Formats: sequence, structure tokens, C-alpha cells
Amino acid sequence: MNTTLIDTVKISFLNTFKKEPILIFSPGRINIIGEHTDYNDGFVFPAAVNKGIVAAIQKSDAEVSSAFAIDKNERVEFSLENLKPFKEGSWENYILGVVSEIQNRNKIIGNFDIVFGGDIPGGAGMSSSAALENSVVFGLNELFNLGLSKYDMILISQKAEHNYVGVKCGIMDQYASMFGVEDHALLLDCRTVKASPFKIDFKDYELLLINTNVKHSLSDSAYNDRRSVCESVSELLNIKALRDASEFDLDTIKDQLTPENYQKALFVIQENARAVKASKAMKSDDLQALGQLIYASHEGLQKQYKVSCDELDFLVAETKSNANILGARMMGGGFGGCTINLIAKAEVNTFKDYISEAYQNKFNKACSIYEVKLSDGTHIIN
Ligand code: GAF
Repeated sequence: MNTTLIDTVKISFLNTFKKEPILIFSPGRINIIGEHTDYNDGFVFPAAVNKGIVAAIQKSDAEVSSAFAIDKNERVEFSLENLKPFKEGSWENYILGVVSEIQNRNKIIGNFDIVFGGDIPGGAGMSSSAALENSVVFGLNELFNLGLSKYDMILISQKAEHNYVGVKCGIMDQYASMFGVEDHALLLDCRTVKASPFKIDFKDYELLLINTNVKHSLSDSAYNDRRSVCESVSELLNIKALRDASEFDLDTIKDQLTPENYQKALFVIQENARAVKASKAMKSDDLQALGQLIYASHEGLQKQYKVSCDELDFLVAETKSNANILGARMMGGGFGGCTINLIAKAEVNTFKDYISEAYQNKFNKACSIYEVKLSDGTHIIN
């Protein structure tokens, strides 16, 4: 955990409110494989990381509540009555959305002050948004003794994202951020919302993240569009979600689908199978097989599901001739953010130098590179 970030958040809170806050760390996440499968009731393979959101929160006697986003240096006050979303794209919606969903469950909270900061940039595809939502619901649960389980909390965070942020996300991000286990990735079945933890020790290899530092506009609406394609194909197949379909089933309705939508549904079915195969490859320490699945995932996200972008495709393509990189793919919702790379530890420094220069030359901007540790989920910092 980033102790400088913790100190900054704590000091900012103390200076403004002159009272001791509860401090919460809520991690971002990586995802080894299983992209866009969560809202299809399928499998995903995420892990919480040691980067995320630190929030300081405490009850307030004032007539209103307040939130301060350190990174943006923006402060907002709001009444807990008649909550309404701020304009689209506002960070306030992650907080107000959580408050509103708590109220929808007839839980009573009083006014509070929250200060937060993070060390994952928004749009990195590492889910700073779920981390923020989880930190808010976790903090309010603690302050006002709401009696929410972690499971209740992630559903509240997810609903906040649906109803206040406007992204009809699945449950992967909120789950990974809340339930992460140090040194483990979680093979999560998004239908039962139960996960099997996998101890991650890639021996001579590690996972390296490369951030394109772009987030293309319309990514939220493109995400919601993908989700509705999947739902309409499921409806045609008369099944609950694409997790229940085989490639054979899909072929039976091929003539009722546009070629684009057929490919999208096919991608989901194949990606779901890849996530399960990846767990088997990991159980048998077959990193070569895992790497191939990771590459295949990118190919599908790029060509079938069409959620990649030039910057991500470039970063992945640049790994292909490097025998010390076993797999690479875009990670998260897409249209920007990070790639995840399964790379030999001995190669990391050389590759960092190489890719930084190549990316700069190609796009005339810098990429950022992160080495992360797998961490525990949302918790109070003592
Ligand atoms: C975003 C969403 F929030 C997740 O629910 C998931 O669908 C992911 O994109 C794609 O796998 O992070």
C-alpha cells in the first residue's frame, strides 16, 4: 500500500475537519482473462492490487455532507435528501450513487465528510471507480452500523454504477476490489457470485501492466451497447445469459443475427471457455498455454467484440516477437486503459525501455508502466 497516499488523505481530512477519520483502502483490480463475460453470467479471473483508493470518512454534525477529491482538488457539499445524479462523467456520482442505493434499501445514514485520493488514474481499466464505490459503502456501513455484508456492499456499488454513473457493468470489478486475497487471483463464477482463489506464483514470470494513457470517448455507451447485444442474443436463444450457450446453439440462430452481432456473441462464448481453460493451465503450471489464451483473448476483443483501440493493439503487437513475453492483451472494458503482459522477470527492464520508446515514437505520447502486487480487498487501515 502507498503510505504517502495514506498520509496525504489523512492529513487533508484532519486539517479540514479537525477530527479523526476512519481510513479505508479499497483496491483496483487486474483481470488475467475473462473480459466482458461477467454480465453474461460467465467466468472472470481478476485480482485486487496494491493500488487503488484511500478514503478518510467520518460523521458530520453539519446540515450537509461533503466530499473532497484530492486528485482533482474539488470539493462538493450535498444534502442527503432528494439526491440526484450530477452531470454525466462527474466523480461525485460514484459517491452519491452509493448513498442513494443505501437509502433505497431503507438504511438510514446521517451526514458525513469524506476525503479521498488514489494511485490509479481513472480510465486505466483497473477499476478505480469500483474501488471508490466500495470505499464509500464500506465506510458508511462502518460509521452508521448498517449491518451490510460484503456481498450486499458490492451489489450497492454495482447499482450505483448502473443508476448514477450510467454504466451497466457486471460484478467483476466490485467483487475483486471487495473480496481480493493477497497473492491470489479469483476465478469468479459471475452467476453464483462465488470465487475460487488461486495462489499466484508465476516463478520466473510476472504480470506487467502498460497504460496507454488514453480513454476514448463513447466508451461508456459502447459498453452498454455490447451488453444489450448480448442480452438480445440470449433472448433469441431463449436462455438467461450467453453463459448458457454453446457455439453450436449460436449457429442455430446465425441467420437471425447481423454478422457483427454473431461475432460478438461468439466472442463471449469463446472467452468464457478461455477463462475456464486458463484456470486449468494455471493449476498445471502451464504458462505457455496461459499465454496463448491471453493472446487469443486480445484477438477476440479486437476483431470480434471490437472494444480495443490502436494504442492497445500496438502494445500487444509489439510483444509478439519477444520470446520472453508469453501473452498480452487489453484489460477491462476497453477503448483505452492498460494491457496486461505475462513476461519473464528478467526481461522486464529491457522491455520497459523498449516499449516506452516505441510507444512514444508511434503516438507522440508516453505510456505508463505498473508492476503491481496482488492484495487483500477493501479494508480499514489501522
Ligand atoms: C468493466 C466493467 F465494469 C466490468 O463489469 C467488466 O464487464 C469489464 O469492463 C469487462 O470485462 O470493467
